[in-house]
Amino acid sequence: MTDAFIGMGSNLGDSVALLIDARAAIDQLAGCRIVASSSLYRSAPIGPQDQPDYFNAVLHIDTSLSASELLTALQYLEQQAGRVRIRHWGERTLDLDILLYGEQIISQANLQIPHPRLTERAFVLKPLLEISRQTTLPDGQSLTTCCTATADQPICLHHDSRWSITP
Ligand code: ROI
Repeated sequence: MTDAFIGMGSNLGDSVALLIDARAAIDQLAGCRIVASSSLYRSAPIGPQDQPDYFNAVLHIDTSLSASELLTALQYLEQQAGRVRIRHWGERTLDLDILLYGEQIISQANLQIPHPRLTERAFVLKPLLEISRQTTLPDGQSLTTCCTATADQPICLHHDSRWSITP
């Protein structure tokens, strides 16, 4: 079994409901079990500003799937949620990214782990630091230092009773 972290994001439709459904579906994947779920966060878009705010969260899972099997499963769930991607760095229904997969560094055309932009984005680092005991990335970078460097990206906790239910 491998510890992995999944970043979730949405800014189209009922984003909170989409994230809740995705979280439940991930927990029900064969070979996947949610260990911890971060709080829900709301932030202004990184990228074009003429799109709605995003809702984000991070999940810690324990999985027997390989990284590429996990990627395939997450892409399937994105499709099931009717994923719409209108433009580059634009609004999206559901985004599920593998952030970390154990201590592995993977560099393939369709899969890069750690996620290549993990260290630059508060909407990933804040929820990740909330639930991760891991303080360094496989290359030794400190997650806390990275998070401090993103202090100019406003992000806030978003309270929604639907999210608080234990996964
Ligand atoms: N911006 C925020 N705040 N949250 C996201 O999940 C997000 N996802 C993206 C881009 C378009 C880069 N911007 C985002 O893919």
